[in-house]
Amino acid sequence: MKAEWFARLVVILLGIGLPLLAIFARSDAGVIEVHGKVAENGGWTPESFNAVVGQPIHLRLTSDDVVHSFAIGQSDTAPIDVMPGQMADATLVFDKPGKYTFYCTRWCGVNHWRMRGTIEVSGSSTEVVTPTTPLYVALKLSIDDPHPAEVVPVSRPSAAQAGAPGVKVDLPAEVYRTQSPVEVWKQLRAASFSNGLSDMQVWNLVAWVWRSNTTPESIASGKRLYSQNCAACHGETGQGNGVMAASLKKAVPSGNMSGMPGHDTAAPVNFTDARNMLGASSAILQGKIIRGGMGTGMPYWGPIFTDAQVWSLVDYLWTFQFEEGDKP
Ligand code: HEC
Ligand SMILES: [Cu+2]
Repeated sequence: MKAEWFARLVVILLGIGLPLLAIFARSDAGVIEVHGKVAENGGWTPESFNAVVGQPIHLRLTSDDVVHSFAIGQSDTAPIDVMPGQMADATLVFDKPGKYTFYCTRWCGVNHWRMRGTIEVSGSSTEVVTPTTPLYVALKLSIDDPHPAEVVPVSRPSAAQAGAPGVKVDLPAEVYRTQSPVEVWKQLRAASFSNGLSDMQVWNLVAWVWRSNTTPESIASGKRLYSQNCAACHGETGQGNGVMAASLKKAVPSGNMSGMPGHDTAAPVNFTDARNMLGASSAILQGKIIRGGMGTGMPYWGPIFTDAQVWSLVDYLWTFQFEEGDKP
């Protein structure tokens, strides 16, 4: 009698196994079921949830439309594929309190980057978290102003071709970070040591200053991040012609951002255009990456990338202007 009852239960379980599991999952207080949808249809649900330092939270991730991927900003955790009709389990433990951003890493549509949500982590940690002030804030730069280059080189400057034999300039990272290539070019041009050099040779010195303040590792890291996060708009070759560039204009939703002066969507910047780029300091580019365009179509990446990752992107952007070459 008992055995038969048990057998029948197993059959029922087998028959309705899947929905039953889903119900169990939802009723389990420790599990959060997260659904992904393209941004136009609502993005992540729930869009935000809470956690406590040191206490694991369990997520069951699934997609209600196309393939997405789940990742946590400013962390090393590998992205998790989020597939329609499948559940992916993940356990997260946070060791520091704060507000974390989770986001989609798959180009699921033109508004892909808007697929973001937040995790509020409370609790205490022995480690003191001091947020770094972005350079553009510390320097009070207006990163939305145009920064045209007053002078441009006749061809692409090359670090490997820098200067004439015997001429060597070493300028510190602070110059690389806070001054534009044009500003540095003008200073080097005015210096007496460069009297015998052509304008192009001085530009090569500028390329060398830029090159000598980056590392091959940082440029390689920037290149990887660029391909995954930026190329769809700015183009693999940096020319502002990525696959999403054309649909960008109509992609920005109407609502609180539309109709505001100066907040129209723009074309993705062409990083190979010397007339624009050589007038910008690294601090301006870094600021734009962190804060975004606030309605121009340029996403904000501050909560997504670490400080080192943002700088590696800046380092990489300069390779669209300067021939890298080996350090001379
Ligand atoms: C969805 C499209 C899109 C993506 C993705 C995107 N950008 Fe942009 N970006 C733009 C647009 C549009 C502009 C021009 C408007 C502006 O400057 O706000 C821009 C401008 C910029 C600027 C300002 C350049 C200047 O001359 O001042 C920088 C720097 C930049 N992007 C870097 C990046 C980096 C790095 C990434 C990837 C991490 C990225 N962008 C991803 C659309 C995009
Ligand atoms: Cu997505």
